[in-house]
Amino acid sequence: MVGRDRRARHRRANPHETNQHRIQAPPIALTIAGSDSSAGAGIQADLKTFTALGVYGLTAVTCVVAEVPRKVSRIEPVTARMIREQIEVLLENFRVGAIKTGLLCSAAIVRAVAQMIQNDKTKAARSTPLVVDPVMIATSGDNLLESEAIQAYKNSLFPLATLITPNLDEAALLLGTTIGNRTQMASAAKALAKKYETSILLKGGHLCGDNAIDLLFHEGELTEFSAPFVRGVETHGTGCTYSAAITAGLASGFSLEPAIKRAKKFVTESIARHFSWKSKFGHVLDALSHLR
Ligand code: PXL
Repeated sequence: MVGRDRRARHRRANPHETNQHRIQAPPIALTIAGSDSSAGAGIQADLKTFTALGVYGLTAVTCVVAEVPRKVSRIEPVTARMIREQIEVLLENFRVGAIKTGLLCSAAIVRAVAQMIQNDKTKAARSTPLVVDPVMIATSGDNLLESEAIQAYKNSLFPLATLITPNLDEAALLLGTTIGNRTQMASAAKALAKKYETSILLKGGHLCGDNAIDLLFHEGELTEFSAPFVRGVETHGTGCTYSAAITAGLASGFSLEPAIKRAKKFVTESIARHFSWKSKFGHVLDALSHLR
């Protein structure tokens, strides 16, 4: 059989292949976030999530975190100039369908990221969906964000967001209140949405007992997303995985509610399927499984 016939037969058996023997190009999402050395959170979690959901992931690294589950050892920021340049080359060269931000570390980095996203909006006259995960404190309790950065979020990045995804602690810090029940969750989601003129997904964690309930306030309406709370798993990176899965959905053309619904299912399954190892000190190391 001549080469051309063989290639044609091979293509018929592999309908996704083009003439160049390549898989059809998938949607693209960009994560602007920190590196977690233990790969449970941060850009590593984002990339695994994008891949699992059929999206090609791009990264702009904001800081490097030396850590293992339950212990952050050291954080070093990348320069604002280097962060701006990563974002610039990516947005100039790829058709990015959606962007998420994760750990931004400092006020200077929050402002640099906001500036690049604003520039892209103005220059390219487009509005790429932006999911802002306002990462402040690690699951281990370690502080990840310098305190001046919170004001920078409020002034420069929140106004550009399509969706902000705080957990209860982050929402309480942003509003200066406590949130202790579902009614207070609803008020907090509405208050944040009004304040920053955007949609809010407030993640309730274990507040509501057996179910992990999140509330979306979007275009004047409140929608609840619920899944069984998976107990006894000491994972970190659930917030990163959740916001990355929402971003993957938006990049793939889902609207907000279906993107959140699928993302909630994905993160719940990732927790349920977690891996466990023992460190040489006898500590249990749990990690999400992004494999499906
Ligand atoms: O889970 C929050 C988080 C986000 N991003 C990075 C992290 C962590 C937690 O440790 O390291 C890079």
